[in-house]
Amino acid sequence: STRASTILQALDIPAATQELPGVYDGSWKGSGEVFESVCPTTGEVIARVRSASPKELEVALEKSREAYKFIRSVPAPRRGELLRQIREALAAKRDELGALVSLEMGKIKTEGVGEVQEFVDIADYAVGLSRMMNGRVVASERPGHNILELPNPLGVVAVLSAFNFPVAVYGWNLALSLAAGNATLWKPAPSTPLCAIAVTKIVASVLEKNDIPGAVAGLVIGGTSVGQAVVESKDVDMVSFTGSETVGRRVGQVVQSRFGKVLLELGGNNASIIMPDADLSLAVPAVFFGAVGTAGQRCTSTRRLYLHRSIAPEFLSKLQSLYSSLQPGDPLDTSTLLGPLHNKAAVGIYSNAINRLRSAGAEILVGGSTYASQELRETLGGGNWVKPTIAMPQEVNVGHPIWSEETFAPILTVGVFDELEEAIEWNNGVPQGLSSSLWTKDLRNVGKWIGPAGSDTGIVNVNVGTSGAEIGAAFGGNKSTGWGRESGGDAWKQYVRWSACTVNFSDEAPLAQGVNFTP
Ligand code: UN1
Repeated sequence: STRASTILQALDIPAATQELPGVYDGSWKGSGEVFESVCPTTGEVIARVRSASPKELEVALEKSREAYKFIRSVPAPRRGELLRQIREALAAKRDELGALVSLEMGKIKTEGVGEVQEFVDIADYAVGLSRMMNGRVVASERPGHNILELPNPLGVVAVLSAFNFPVAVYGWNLALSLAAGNATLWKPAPSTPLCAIAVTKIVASVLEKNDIPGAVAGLVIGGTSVGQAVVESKDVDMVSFTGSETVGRRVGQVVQSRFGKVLLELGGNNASIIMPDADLSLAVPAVFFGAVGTAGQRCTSTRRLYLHRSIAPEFLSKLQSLYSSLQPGDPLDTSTLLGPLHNKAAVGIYSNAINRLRSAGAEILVGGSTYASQELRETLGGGNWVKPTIAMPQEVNVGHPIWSEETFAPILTVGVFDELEEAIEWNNGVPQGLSSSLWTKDLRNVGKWIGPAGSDTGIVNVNVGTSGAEIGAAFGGNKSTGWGRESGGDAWKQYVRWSACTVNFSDEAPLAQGVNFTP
């Protein structure tokens, strides 16, 4: 379609007629299995991409290793300068790349552009970081001795990313990994290959212009077999994986079994808690964005809503009226708030979750079905359209799958509480621990919420929704979310190997703890 080809052209990607190479290790290649990029809005095939053959993957891993040996000796502030140029190159294509995210992933344009902005932001952060990755000097108990802790480059970092953030999550990893002096090898979700190719082209153009080996930021598009080979490879020092709990458990075990480093960003099952004193004019739109934004396909999407009994009816009626204004539409159209789900399988997952809610006796307050009418098919084509849903089970039983499992779709499950402690218990009662949000004006509630007996998630917000974090704080979750931290905060410390160096500059060689070993 012209819709797709205009976007692709602007990013220097040939149109759908030919198969695109999906491997970059300094040069572009690809002779493995073909993956199709299918537009979630129309169902049309936008492109066909050739994945990495086993041999190509092996070569890419070797090139990554060589690239690491090069980049580790480039001074960190020089690596920061590369990141500054990558940031500029990305910003110059912000709108085009945002449109591609929208086209290929299905999220609305403002969110697609926002995701590119997230990469720009973390690149900025990493430019500064490149002059601030400080080690430290520790006091030695021995005279004439110094103890240093040095952050050294780690090696090859493989980034396995998910379809829902096809640009930003790679950006978080690349920015920190490159600042730290590593080579990064990216295996994106095979259903968003064009975003990965477009980003890699932009990054590669900067590296090549600076005479840096392209394999410093390599790409291998592929499915399960490529992912598995990367995870198993002893040539990969750290695996940063974003995706499902099921796959993440496997990745964690495999990497651990070969004593590699692993960073996991797995499922979320995020709750918002609304206290009686909450400012509903802020809380209602925030829950609306959290639950419906990205069509419910963020790890941080609001999936559970706990309302204080005294404000529950008012809150629900306000929320319902926002839901009723929703019209599904082309995510590239600036007036659209509701795009499609990413693929057909997600529609099945949505429907199963609705059926499960119904058979558990939940009341469906809004939505509860796919858009199937003939009329919608004609206007919106063969996309994956579902109605955002609000469901109210008969009771809150966080052990029940309707509460404890993550459904990657716009379904919000509501419960009513009387005491904050009860709501915190429900918040913490699920296996996942990514994000959570409390709405209140009472300082005492805030103290409870962010303290030792409060929320057990990695992201603990107050009067801010569960999704849409800035890059400055570390992003990640606890428990079955995998304990990984990416992006800001101290996340960079995972991308280095720490060397504890005791240096003796005296003329004696005393042993620690006063041990005497004189023959
Ligand atoms: C994800 O859903 O995998 O906090 C990442 C947010 C975004 C990132 C989400 N900044 O919602």
